[in-house]
Amino acid sequence: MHELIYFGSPGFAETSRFCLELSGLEWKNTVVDWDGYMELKLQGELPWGFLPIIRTPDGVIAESNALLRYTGALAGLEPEDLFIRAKVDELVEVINGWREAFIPTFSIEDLDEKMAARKELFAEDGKMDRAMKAISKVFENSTTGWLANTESMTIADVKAFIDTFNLFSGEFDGVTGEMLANYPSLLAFHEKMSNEPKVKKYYDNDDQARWMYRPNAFDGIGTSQHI
Ligand SMILES: N[C@@H](CCC(=O)N[C@@H](CS)C(=O)NCC(=O)O)C(=O)O
Repeated sequence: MHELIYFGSPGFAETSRFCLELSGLEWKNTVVDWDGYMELKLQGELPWGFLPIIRTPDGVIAESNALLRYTGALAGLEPEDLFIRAKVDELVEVINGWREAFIPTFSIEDLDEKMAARKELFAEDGKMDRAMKAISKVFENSTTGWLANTESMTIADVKAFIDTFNLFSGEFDGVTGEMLANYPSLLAFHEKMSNEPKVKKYYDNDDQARWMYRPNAFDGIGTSQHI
């Protein structure tokens, strides 16, 4: 059996939790707190010192994007065609690259300063605004509604859905769901993905940390103004 180990938040592990669930395989979701993390680290269980990891029947895998590719393959979300798979990977990497713009704001101690820095990233022509618009364009150019223009969902869609809407979950001071009003194509993608039967079923619960993955989560947002 596969065992995914991470903190309770969606964070770096949600894409893999999602794929494991969609795979239909039996898997164990092990949630740890900071002490649990430190214990694993001191025991030398974390290949690079970080969570998440997955324990597989063949050994441990670390690094969230390696986990995404592995679990995505288990779920049948990795294209067979090498070129298409590479294009899917290209999109995964582009979305992952958004972290480089956003993560430095975590170290800003003053809350007002932190919120201002994030608002600036999402203001017109800010780094995150440009990123959201660039990926929106890719969706708009897709004839299938899937990010890599594939016939069905791939790990690029998983990455886009999980990482993008996590940003707007309210967990990150200064970034609000209302900001999505500037990105109607992302809202359209949210509607498509959250209503996929397996996705809908997975998130059909009371988990407050995952409200942003449910259908209608961002209802009422849709005017195109910057706030
Ligand atoms: N590159 C790693 C980064 C993972 C990462 O930063 N994990 C954080 C939790 S969100 C962690 O383990 N933090 C513990 C620490 O900083 O000591 C990945 O993509 O999996």
